[in-house]
Amino acid sequence: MDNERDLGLKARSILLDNDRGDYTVPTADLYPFQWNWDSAFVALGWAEFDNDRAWREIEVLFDAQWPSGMVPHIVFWTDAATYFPGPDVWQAGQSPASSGISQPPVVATIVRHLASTDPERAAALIKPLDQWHQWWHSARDAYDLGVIAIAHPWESGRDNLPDWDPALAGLDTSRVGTYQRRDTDLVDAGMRPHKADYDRYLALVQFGVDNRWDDELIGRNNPFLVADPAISAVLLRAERDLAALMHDNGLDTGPVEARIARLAEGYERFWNPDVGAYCAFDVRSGVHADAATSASFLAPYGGVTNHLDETVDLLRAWAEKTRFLVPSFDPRDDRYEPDRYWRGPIWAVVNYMIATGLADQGAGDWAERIRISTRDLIATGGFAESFNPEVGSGTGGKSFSWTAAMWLSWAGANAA
Ligand code: 9WN
Repeated sequence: MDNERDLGLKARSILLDNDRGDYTVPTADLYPFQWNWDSAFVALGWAEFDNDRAWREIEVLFDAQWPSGMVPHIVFWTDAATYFPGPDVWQAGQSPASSGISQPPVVATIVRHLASTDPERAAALIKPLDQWHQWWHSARDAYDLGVIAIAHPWESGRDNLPDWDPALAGLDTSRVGTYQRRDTDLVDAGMRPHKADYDRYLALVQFGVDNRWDDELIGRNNPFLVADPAISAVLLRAERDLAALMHDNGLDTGPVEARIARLAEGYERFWNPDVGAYCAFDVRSGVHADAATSASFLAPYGGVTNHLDETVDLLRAWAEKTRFLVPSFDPRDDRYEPDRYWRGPIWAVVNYMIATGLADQGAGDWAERIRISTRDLIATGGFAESFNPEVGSGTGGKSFSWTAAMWLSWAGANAA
Protein backbone atom coordinates (compact mmCIF):
# COMPACT_ATOMS: atom_id res chain seq x y z
CA MET A 1 0.00 0.00 0.00
CA ASP A 2 1.87 3.15 -1.17
CA ASN A 3 0.09 5.60 1.07
CA GLU A 4 0.74 3.72 4.29
CA ARG A 5 3.24 6.33 5.51
CA ASP A 6 0.74 9.11 4.80
CA LEU A 7 -1.92 7.24 6.70
CA GLY A 8 0.41 6.87 9.67
CA LEU A 9 1.08 10.62 9.65
CA LYS A 10 -2.61 11.34 9.28
CA ALA A 11 -3.43 9.03 12.20
CA ARG A 12 -0.97 10.90 14.44
CA SER A 13 -2.35 14.25 13.39
CA ILE A 14 -5.88 13.10 14.27
CA LEU A 15 -4.79 12.23 17.81
CA LEU A 16 -2.96 15.55 18.12
CA ASP A 17 -5.98 17.50 16.82
CA ASN A 18 -8.39 15.65 19.09
CA ASP A 19 -6.11 16.06 22.12
CA ARG A 20 -7.63 18.26 24.82
CA GLY A 21 -4.62 18.20 27.13
CA ASP A 22 -5.09 15.13 29.30
CA TYR A 23 -7.77 13.35 27.33
CA THR A 24 -8.67 12.85 23.69
CA VAL A 25 -12.15 13.49 22.32
CA PRO A 26 -13.40 10.63 20.07
CA THR A 27 -14.00 13.25 17.35
CA ALA A 28 -14.55 17.01 17.52
CA ASP A 29 -18.18 18.27 17.75
CA LEU A 30 -20.04 14.94 17.54
CA TYR A 31 -18.40 13.59 20.73
CA PRO A 32 -16.72 16.56 22.47
CA PHE A 33 -15.94 14.94 25.87
CA GLN A 34 -13.92 12.04 27.27
CA TRP A 35 -15.42 8.60 26.57
CA ASN A 36 -14.37 5.62 28.66
CA TRP A 37 -13.49 2.80 26.27
CA ASP A 38 -12.43 5.25 23.56
CA SER A 39 -9.71 6.53 25.90
CA ALA A 40 -8.50 3.00 26.60
CA PHE A 41 -8.03 2.19 22.91
CA VAL A 42 -6.70 5.65 22.16
CA ALA A 43 -3.95 5.10 24.74
CA LEU A 44 -2.61 2.34 22.46
CA GLY A 45 -2.27 4.90 19.69
CA TRP A 46 -0.54 7.48 21.88
CA ALA A 47 1.84 4.80 23.14
CA GLU A 48 3.24 4.52 19.61
CA PHE A 49 4.76 8.00 19.85
CA ASP A 50 4.15 9.58 23.27
CA ASN A 51 4.17 7.12 26.13
CA ASP A 52 3.58 9.67 28.88
CA ARG A 53 0.50 10.93 27.05
CA ALA A 54 -0.81 7.36 26.80
CA TRP A 55 -0.67 6.95 30.57
CA ARG A 56 -2.30 10.35 31.17
CA GLU A 57 -5.25 9.34 29.00
CA ILE A 58 -6.01 6.47 31.36
CA GLU A 59 -5.09 8.12 34.65
CA VAL A 60 -7.35 11.09 34.01
CA LEU A 61 -10.29 8.77 33.34
CA PHE A 62 -9.86 7.39 36.86
CA ASP A 63 -9.94 10.94 38.25
CA ALA A 64 -13.66 10.66 37.45
CA GLN A 65 -14.19 7.31 39.22
CA TRP A 66 -17.23 7.29 41.47
CA PRO A 67 -17.00 6.34 45.18
CA SER A 68 -18.85 3.14 44.23
CA GLY A 69 -15.96 2.13 41.94
CA MET A 70 -17.95 2.85 38.77
CA VAL A 71 -16.01 4.60 36.01
CA PRO A 72 -18.45 6.64 33.94
CA HIS A 73 -18.92 6.27 30.22
CA ILE A 74 -18.62 10.04 29.57
CA VAL A 75 -16.70 12.59 31.62
CA PHE A 76 -17.86 16.15 30.96
CA TRP A 77 -14.58 17.95 31.64
CA THR A 78 -15.91 21.06 29.84
CA ASP A 79 -19.20 22.36 28.51
CA ALA A 80 -20.05 21.77 24.87
CA ALA A 81 -23.25 22.60 23.05
CA THR A 82 -22.73 20.12 20.22
CA TYR A 83 -23.70 17.01 22.23
CA PHE A 84 -26.98 15.86 23.68
CA PRO A 85 -27.64 14.63 26.37
CA GLY A 86 -25.22 16.67 28.46
CA PRO A 87 -24.59 16.83 32.23
CA ASP A 88 -27.83 18.69 32.96
CA VAL A 89 -29.78 15.71 31.65
CA TRP A 90 -27.68 13.05 33.40
CA GLN A 91 -27.74 14.84 36.80
CA ALA A 92 -25.19 12.38 38.13
CA GLY A 93 -24.30 14.52 41.14
CA GLN A 94 -20.56 13.84 40.87
CA SER A 95 -17.54 16.02 40.36
CA PRO A 96 -16.28 16.10 37.65
CA ALA A 97 -19.69 15.91 35.96
CA SER A 98 -20.28 12.63 34.22
CA SER A 99 -22.88 10.29 32.84
CA GLY A 100 -24.44 7.79 35.25
CA ILE A 101 -23.51 4.54 33.50
CA SER A 102 -20.27 2.82 32.50
CA GLN A 103 -18.79 1.30 29.32
CA PRO A 104 -16.93 -1.94 28.42
CA PRO A 105 -14.00 -2.28 30.85
CA VAL A 106 -11.10 -2.68 28.44
CA VAL A 107 -8.74 -0.53 30.54
CA ALA A 108 -7.06 -3.30 32.59
CA THR A 109 -6.15 -5.10 29.38
CA ILE A 110 -4.62 -1.94 27.93
CA VAL A 111 -2.78 -1.21 31.19
CA ARG A 112 -1.25 -4.68 31.16
CA HIS A 113 -0.28 -4.17 27.53
CA LEU A 114 1.54 -0.95 28.45
CA ALA A 115 2.81 -2.07 31.88
CA SER A 116 6.38 -2.82 30.82
CA THR A 117 6.78 0.80 29.69
CA ASP A 118 6.09 2.09 33.21
CA PRO A 119 5.51 -0.58 35.87
CA GLU A 120 4.95 2.00 38.63
CA ARG A 121 2.14 3.76 36.81
CA ALA A 122 0.60 0.37 36.05
CA ALA A 123 0.82 -0.63 39.72
CA ALA A 124 -0.88 2.60 40.81
CA LEU A 125 -3.91 1.68 38.72
CA ILE A 126 -4.42 -1.79 40.21
CA LYS A 127 -6.63 -0.70 43.10
CA PRO A 128 -8.93 1.57 41.07
CA LEU A 129 -9.24 -1.15 38.42
CA ASP A 130 -10.06 -3.73 41.07
CA GLN A 131 -12.77 -1.45 42.51
CA TRP A 132 -14.26 -0.90 39.08
CA HIS A 133 -14.30 -4.60 38.26
CA GLN A 134 -15.95 -5.38 41.60
CA TRP A 135 -18.57 -2.79 40.76
CA TRP A 136 -19.50 -4.66 37.57
CA HIS A 137 -20.08 -7.85 39.52
CA SER A 138 -22.12 -6.26 42.31
CA ALA A 139 -24.02 -3.58 40.38
CA ARG A 140 -24.56 -5.33 37.03
CA ASP A 141 -24.97 -8.94 38.12
CA ALA A 142 -27.44 -8.39 40.94
CA TYR A 143 -29.16 -11.69 40.11
CA ASP A 144 -25.87 -13.58 40.51
CA LEU A 145 -25.86 -15.29 37.12
CA GLY A 146 -22.15 -14.95 36.37
CA VAL A 147 -22.90 -12.66 33.44
CA ILE A 148 -22.75 -8.88 33.17
CA ALA A 149 -25.89 -6.97 32.26
CA ILE A 150 -26.19 -3.48 30.87
CA ALA A 151 -28.66 -0.97 32.30
CA HIS A 152 -28.66 1.18 29.16
CA PRO A 153 -27.78 0.45 25.50
CA TRP A 154 -25.06 3.11 25.76
CA GLU A 155 -23.41 1.04 28.49
CA SER A 156 -22.66 -1.68 25.92
CA GLY A 157 -20.81 0.75 23.64
CA ARG A 158 -22.72 -1.05 20.84
CA ASP A 159 -25.68 1.16 21.32
CA ASN A 160 -28.16 0.59 18.56
CA LEU A 161 -28.08 -3.19 18.07
CA PRO A 162 -31.32 -5.05 17.34
CA ASP A 163 -30.38 -7.07 20.48
CA TRP A 164 -31.74 -4.30 22.64
CA ASP A 165 -34.99 -3.74 20.71
CA PRO A 166 -37.27 -6.19 22.57
CA ALA A 167 -36.31 -4.86 26.01
CA LEU A 168 -36.56 -1.24 24.81
CA ALA A 169 -39.94 -1.79 23.19
CA GLY A 170 -41.80 -2.02 26.48
CA LEU A 171 -40.42 1.18 28.01
CA ASP A 172 -42.71 3.99 29.06
CA THR A 173 -41.59 7.14 27.22
CA SER A 174 -44.55 9.31 28.23
CA ARG A 175 -42.42 11.56 30.47
CA VAL A 176 -39.57 12.15 28.04
CA GLY A 177 -41.00 15.39 26.63
CA THR A 178 -39.42 17.36 23.80
CA TYR A 179 -35.69 17.64 23.27
CA GLN A 180 -33.27 18.57 20.55
CA ARG A 181 -30.80 16.00 19.31
CA ARG A 182 -27.42 17.25 18.11
CA ASP A 183 -26.05 14.11 16.49
CA THR A 184 -28.27 14.43 13.42
CA ASP A 185 -27.02 18.01 12.84
CA LEU A 186 -23.57 16.51 12.34
CA VAL A 187 -24.12 13.08 10.80
CA ASP A 188 -26.59 11.80 8.18
CA ALA A 189 -29.74 10.75 10.05
CA GLY A 190 -29.73 7.52 8.03
CA MET A 191 -26.61 6.48 9.92
CA ARG A 192 -27.96 7.25 13.38
CA PRO A 193 -30.68 5.75 15.64
CA HIS A 194 -34.33 6.66 15.09
CA LYS A 195 -36.16 9.12 17.36
CA ALA A 196 -38.11 6.24 18.95
CA ASP A 197 -34.76 4.79 20.10
CA TYR A 198 -33.60 8.13 21.50
CA ASP A 199 -36.87 8.47 23.42
CA ARG A 200 -36.11 5.16 25.07
CA TYR A 201 -32.47 6.06 25.77
CA LEU A 202 -33.75 9.19 27.53
CA ALA A 203 -36.45 7.33 29.47
CA LEU A 204 -33.69 5.14 30.91
CA VAL A 205 -31.61 8.17 31.86
CA GLN A 206 -34.71 9.54 33.58
CA PHE A 207 -35.08 6.28 35.53
CA GLY A 208 -31.49 6.64 36.74
CA VAL A 209 -32.03 10.26 37.76
CA ASP A 210 -35.28 9.40 39.56
CA ASN A 211 -33.38 6.73 41.50
CA ARG A 212 -30.36 8.97 42.14
CA TRP A 213 -28.20 6.51 40.21
CA ASP A 214 -28.48 4.06 43.10
CA ASP A 215 -26.74 0.79 42.09
CA GLU A 216 -29.00 -1.40 44.18
CA LEU A 217 -32.20 0.03 42.67
CA ILE A 218 -30.87 0.08 39.12
CA GLY A 219 -29.30 -3.38 39.34
CA ARG A 220 -32.61 -4.95 40.35
CA ASN A 221 -35.40 -2.67 39.14
CA ASN A 222 -34.09 -1.02 35.99
CA PRO A 223 -36.72 -1.43 33.25
CA PHE A 224 -33.92 -2.53 30.89
CA LEU A 225 -31.48 -5.23 32.03
CA VAL A 226 -29.90 -7.23 29.22
CA ALA A 227 -26.92 -9.55 29.70
CA ASP A 228 -24.22 -8.59 27.21
CA PRO A 229 -21.79 -11.16 25.77
CA ALA A 230 -19.34 -8.40 24.79
CA ILE A 231 -19.05 -6.76 28.21
CA SER A 232 -18.81 -10.17 29.83
CA ALA A 233 -15.98 -11.26 27.49
CA VAL A 234 -14.21 -7.92 27.90
CA LEU A 235 -14.46 -8.13 31.69
CA LEU A 236 -13.29 -11.73 31.67
CA ARG A 237 -10.16 -10.75 29.80
CA ALA A 238 -9.72 -7.62 31.93
CA GLU A 239 -9.96 -9.70 35.11
CA ARG A 240 -7.28 -12.08 33.81
CA ASP A 241 -5.06 -9.10 33.02
CA LEU A 242 -5.74 -7.54 36.41
CA ALA A 243 -4.77 -10.85 38.08
CA ALA A 244 -1.51 -10.84 36.11
CA LEU A 245 -0.76 -7.26 37.17
CA MET A 246 -1.50 -8.16 40.79
CA HIS A 247 0.69 -11.23 40.59
CA ASP A 248 3.57 -9.19 39.15
CA ASN A 249 3.21 -6.82 42.10
CA GLY A 250 3.13 -9.55 44.73
CA LEU A 251 -0.56 -9.06 45.55
CA ASP A 252 -3.14 -11.70 46.47
CA THR A 253 -5.06 -12.71 43.35
CA GLY A 254 -7.57 -15.00 45.14
CA PRO A 255 -10.64 -12.73 44.93
CA VAL A 256 -10.01 -11.94 41.26
CA GLU A 257 -9.52 -15.62 40.45
CA ALA A 258 -12.91 -16.32 42.05
CA ARG A 259 -14.52 -13.62 39.87
CA ILE A 260 -12.86 -15.09 36.77
CA ALA A 261 -14.28 -18.52 37.60
CA ARG A 262 -17.79 -17.08 38.01
CA LEU A 263 -17.67 -15.31 34.66
CA ALA A 264 -16.12 -18.25 32.81
CA GLU A 265 -18.88 -20.53 34.07
CA GLY A 266 -21.64 -18.00 33.50
CA TYR A 267 -20.54 -17.33 29.93
CA GLU A 268 -22.25 -20.47 28.63
CA ARG A 269 -25.60 -18.87 29.43
CA PHE A 270 -25.05 -16.72 26.35
CA TRP A 271 -24.99 -19.73 24.04
CA ASN A 272 -28.11 -19.76 21.88
CA PRO A 273 -28.41 -23.17 20.20
CA ASP A 274 -31.08 -21.91 17.80
CA VAL A 275 -28.64 -19.39 16.32
CA GLY A 276 -25.45 -21.36 16.97
CA ALA A 277 -23.80 -18.36 18.58
CA TYR A 278 -23.30 -16.50 21.84
CA CYS A 279 -26.17 -14.00 22.08
CA ALA A 280 -27.41 -11.38 24.55
CA PHE A 281 -30.37 -12.30 26.74
CA ASP A 282 -32.91 -10.50 28.87
CA VAL A 283 -31.92 -11.01 32.50
CA ARG A 284 -35.47 -11.37 33.75
CA SER A 285 -37.09 -13.43 31.01
CA GLY A 286 -33.96 -15.36 30.00
CA VAL A 287 -34.96 -14.91 26.34
CA HIS A 288 -32.00 -14.72 23.96
CA ALA A 289 -31.54 -12.31 21.08
CA ASP A 290 -32.40 -14.19 17.90
CA ALA A 291 -29.40 -13.26 15.74
CA ALA A 292 -25.61 -13.14 16.03
CA THR A 293 -23.69 -9.87 16.28
CA SER A 294 -20.00 -8.97 16.25
CA ALA A 295 -20.09 -9.69 20.00
CA SER A 296 -20.72 -13.35 19.16
CA PHE A 297 -17.05 -13.54 18.11
CA LEU A 298 -15.64 -12.15 21.35
CA ALA A 299 -15.70 -15.31 23.49
CA PRO A 300 -12.09 -16.17 22.48
CA TYR A 301 -11.01 -12.68 23.61
CA GLY A 302 -12.39 -13.59 27.04
CA GLY A 303 -10.52 -16.91 26.91
CA VAL A 304 -13.71 -18.94 26.34
CA THR A 305 -13.11 -21.65 23.74
CA ASN A 306 -16.05 -24.03 24.22
CA HIS A 307 -17.61 -23.24 20.86
CA LEU A 308 -14.55 -22.11 18.95
CA ASP A 309 -15.23 -24.22 15.85
CA GLU A 310 -18.81 -22.98 15.53
CA THR A 311 -17.61 -19.42 16.06
CA VAL A 312 -15.10 -19.72 13.21
CA ASP A 313 -17.75 -21.37 11.00
CA LEU A 314 -20.06 -18.44 11.62
CA LEU A 315 -17.31 -15.99 10.71
CA ARG A 316 -16.72 -17.92 7.48
CA ALA A 317 -20.42 -17.66 6.62
CA TRP A 318 -20.38 -13.90 7.22
CA ALA A 319 -17.20 -13.54 5.16
CA GLU A 320 -19.04 -15.04 2.19
CA LYS A 321 -21.69 -12.38 2.52
CA THR A 322 -19.75 -9.11 2.83
CA ARG A 323 -16.51 -7.83 1.32
CA PHE A 324 -15.13 -6.57 4.64
CA LEU A 325 -15.16 -8.08 8.14
CA VAL A 326 -16.64 -7.98 10.82
CA PRO A 327 -20.13 -6.41 10.49
CA SER A 328 -21.71 -5.38 13.79
CA PHE A 329 -24.86 -7.35 12.96
CA ASP A 330 -25.56 -10.51 10.97
CA PRO A 331 -25.46 -9.45 7.29
CA ARG A 332 -27.89 -12.27 6.40
CA ASP A 333 -30.64 -10.90 8.66
CA ASP A 334 -33.50 -8.68 7.43
CA ARG A 335 -32.69 -6.09 10.08
CA TYR A 336 -29.12 -5.62 8.81
CA GLU A 337 -28.47 -2.00 7.69
CA PRO A 338 -24.90 -1.47 6.40
CA ASP A 339 -24.81 2.27 7.14
CA ARG A 340 -26.81 2.56 10.35
CA TYR A 341 -24.94 2.75 13.63
CA TRP A 342 -24.45 -0.72 15.14
CA ARG A 343 -26.92 -2.41 12.79
CA GLY A 344 -24.30 -3.39 10.26
CA PRO A 345 -21.23 -1.11 10.10
CA ILE A 346 -17.79 -2.31 11.14
CA TRP A 347 -15.85 -0.81 14.06
CA ALA A 348 -12.03 -1.07 14.03
CA VAL A 349 -11.82 -1.51 17.81
CA VAL A 350 -14.25 -4.44 17.79
CA ASN A 351 -12.20 -6.00 15.00
CA TYR A 352 -9.08 -5.57 17.09
CA MET A 353 -10.62 -7.43 20.01
CA ILE A 354 -12.04 -10.21 17.84
CA ALA A 355 -8.72 -10.68 16.05
CA THR A 356 -6.74 -10.63 19.29
CA GLY A 357 -8.96 -13.35 20.76
CA LEU A 358 -8.84 -15.50 17.64
CA ALA A 359 -5.04 -15.20 17.44
CA ASP A 360 -4.75 -16.21 21.10
CA GLN A 361 -6.84 -19.29 20.50
CA GLY A 362 -5.02 -20.60 17.45
CA ALA A 363 -7.11 -19.03 14.67
CA GLY A 364 -4.30 -16.73 13.55
CA ASP A 365 -5.33 -16.98 9.89
CA TRP A 366 -8.71 -15.40 10.66
CA ALA A 367 -7.09 -12.85 12.95
CA GLU A 368 -4.83 -11.74 10.12
CA ARG A 369 -7.73 -11.64 7.68
CA ILE A 370 -9.59 -9.31 10.05
CA ARG A 371 -6.51 -7.10 10.46
CA ILE A 372 -6.08 -6.81 6.69
CA SER A 373 -9.77 -6.05 6.31
CA THR A 374 -9.46 -3.26 8.89
CA ARG A 375 -6.38 -1.87 7.15
CA ASP A 376 -8.18 -1.89 3.80
CA LEU A 377 -11.25 -0.25 5.31
CA ILE A 378 -9.20 2.63 6.67
CA ALA A 379 -7.37 2.97 3.36
CA THR A 380 -10.75 3.04 1.59
CA GLY A 381 -13.02 4.96 3.94
CA GLY A 382 -10.53 7.08 5.92
CA PHE A 383 -10.37 7.39 9.70
CA ALA A 384 -14.12 7.14 10.08
CA GLU A 385 -16.08 6.15 13.16
CA SER A 386 -17.22 2.97 11.40
CA PHE A 387 -17.44 1.45 7.92
CA ASN A 388 -19.94 0.02 5.46
CA PRO A 389 -19.09 -3.73 5.23
CA GLU A 390 -19.91 -3.94 1.53
CA VAL A 391 -18.20 -0.93 -0.04
CA GLY A 392 -15.88 0.17 2.76
CA SER A 393 -17.14 3.75 2.86
CA GLY A 394 -16.83 5.63 6.16
CA THR A 395 -19.98 5.88 8.29
CA GLY A 396 -20.70 8.11 11.32
CA GLY A 397 -18.16 10.71 12.45
CA LYS A 398 -14.89 11.53 10.71
CA SER A 399 -11.28 12.01 11.95
CA PHE A 400 -11.96 9.49 14.66
CA SER A 401 -9.45 8.95 17.45
CA TRP A 402 -9.85 5.23 18.09
CA THR A 403 -9.73 4.41 14.40
CA ALA A 404 -6.46 6.38 14.18
CA ALA A 405 -5.16 4.56 17.28
CA MET A 406 -6.02 1.19 15.75
CA TRP A 407 -4.12 2.09 12.61
CA LEU A 408 -1.04 3.09 14.58
CA SER A 409 -1.02 0.17 17.01
CA TRP A 410 -2.42 -2.70 14.98
CA ALA A 411 -4.08 -2.43 11.59
CA GLY A 412 -1.51 -0.27 9.75
CA ALA A 413 0.77 -2.23 7.48
CA ASN A 414 3.83 -1.09 9.44
CA ALA A 415 2.44 -2.16 12.77
CA ALA A 416 4.33 -5.00 14.43
C1 9WN B 1 -23.03 7.38 23.34
C2 9WN B 1 -17.78 7.66 21.36
C3 9WN B 1 -18.98 6.76 21.55
C4 9WN B 1 -18.56 5.28 21.62
C5 9WN B 1 -19.74 4.33 21.53
C6 9WN B 1 -20.57 4.70 20.31
C7 9WN B 1 -21.03 6.19 20.40
C8 9WN B 1 -22.37 7.61 21.98
C9 9WN B 1 -23.38 8.31 21.10
O1 9WN B 1 -19.88 7.00 20.49
O2 9WN B 1 -21.90 6.34 21.50
O3 9WN B 1 -22.10 6.86 24.24
O4 9WN B 1 -23.79 9.40 21.47
O5 9WN B 1 -23.76 7.76 20.07
O6 9WN B 1 -21.67 3.85 20.18
O7 9WN B 1 -19.29 3.02 21.44
O8 9WN B 1 -17.86 5.03 22.81
O9 9WN B 1 -17.01 7.23 20.29
